[in-house]
Amino acid sequence: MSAILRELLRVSEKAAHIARACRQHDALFELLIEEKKGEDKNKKFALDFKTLADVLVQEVIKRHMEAKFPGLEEKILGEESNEFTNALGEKIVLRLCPTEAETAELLSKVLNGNQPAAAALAKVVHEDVPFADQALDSVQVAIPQDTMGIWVDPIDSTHEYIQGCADVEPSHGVFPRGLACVTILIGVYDLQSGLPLMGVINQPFVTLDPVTHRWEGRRYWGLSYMGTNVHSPLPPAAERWAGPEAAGGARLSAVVSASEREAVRAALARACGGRVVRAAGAGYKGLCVVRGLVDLYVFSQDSTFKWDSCAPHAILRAMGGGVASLRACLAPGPAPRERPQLLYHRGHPGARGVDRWANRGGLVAYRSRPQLEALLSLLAPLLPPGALPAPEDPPEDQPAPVGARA
Ligand code: 2IP
Ligand code: CA
Repeated sequence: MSAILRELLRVSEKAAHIARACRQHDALFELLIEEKKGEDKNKKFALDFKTLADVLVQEVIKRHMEAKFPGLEEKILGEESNEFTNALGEKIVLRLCPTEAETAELLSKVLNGNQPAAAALAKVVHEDVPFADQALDSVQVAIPQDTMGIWVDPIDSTHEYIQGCADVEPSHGVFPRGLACVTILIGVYDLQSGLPLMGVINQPFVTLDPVTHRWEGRRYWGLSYMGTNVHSPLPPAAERWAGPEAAGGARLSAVVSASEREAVRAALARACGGRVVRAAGAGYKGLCVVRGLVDLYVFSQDSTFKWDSCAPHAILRAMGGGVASLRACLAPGPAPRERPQLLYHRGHPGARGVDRWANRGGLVAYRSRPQLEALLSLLAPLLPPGALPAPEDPPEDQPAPVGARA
């Protein structure tokens, strides 16, 4: 099997453990609550707790992978930068230290002397987390390390993570919001072609044990490399959607962002016979397609980023689907042999910060090509003029920085 995929899964489990611990340990939960209320107290820290959790998870992933595969750390890119300045004007580089005590000391500087929280956090990040995945043992693929780049979203749907709702009812198996929408996303892509190769989606909050009040999560993975396409076994999808079939016999369903333009949502609802649900989290919406809860995830704006889409994209490719640019798919003309996939190796020229890595042109994530084609032919005539996402521009020929906010 791909040793790198196994370690990515293992470290995603550790990341999920950290995400859960921050909600379950008193000293850490306090910080989350302050964040939720937006209390002034938070301003005394070098960064908000949400960003601290994000950066810590990102650092844990980088450190773990570097220890197992020397040289890989510099290929791992994420949304966050690990440099901060605290209230005393000290510049702090947040790194995972060799010992728990050293990490606690460093964290205490970031948390302006909050020792209990710093100690609790250091303990969690240095803890060993058990991991086993039998389905992986049958995968016999080795991808050369020097051909890959990695995008990490340490905690996707941070808003839902902070809000922490656990009592949300799903609609057709899809959670519109709440902790179920939180995911850890690790996507590996080919540095040359920009296409995704491997993906891990870890969903830390799936079931809450009524006795221990502890959360259990679930992991999903996929690999698509030189003709080998494998993915993790999927839990059975919830009830299938009823209602009329679309042209060609398809009974399409889709998930959209709560911030999707109304004109696009309405056109999509007509194309899908009303089978359209809203959900939070770009990674979670990708996961809904992976799981077959819906057939498509459509987004007409440019506010998802490479780290949001790379992991679900890799899994969908392993399943025979993909994630394509919505604008390019809706351009007039005959359907090309392959729909233009999102690529991960180049940023937008002239754009700054996170905008360099935006998925301009929107996206459409799909499980199968026939379903995508059925949607496109139905949707194109229903979209009002001006509803399409902004044009893409030619990609830049520069490697990504570590910490895209930098
Ligand atoms: C966000 C998060 C949001 C999503 C947005 C992402 O990432 O997934 O939920 O918006 O695109 O960039 P929406 O839920 O409207 O799809 P993060 O939480 O990591 O900032
Ligand atoms: Ca994200």
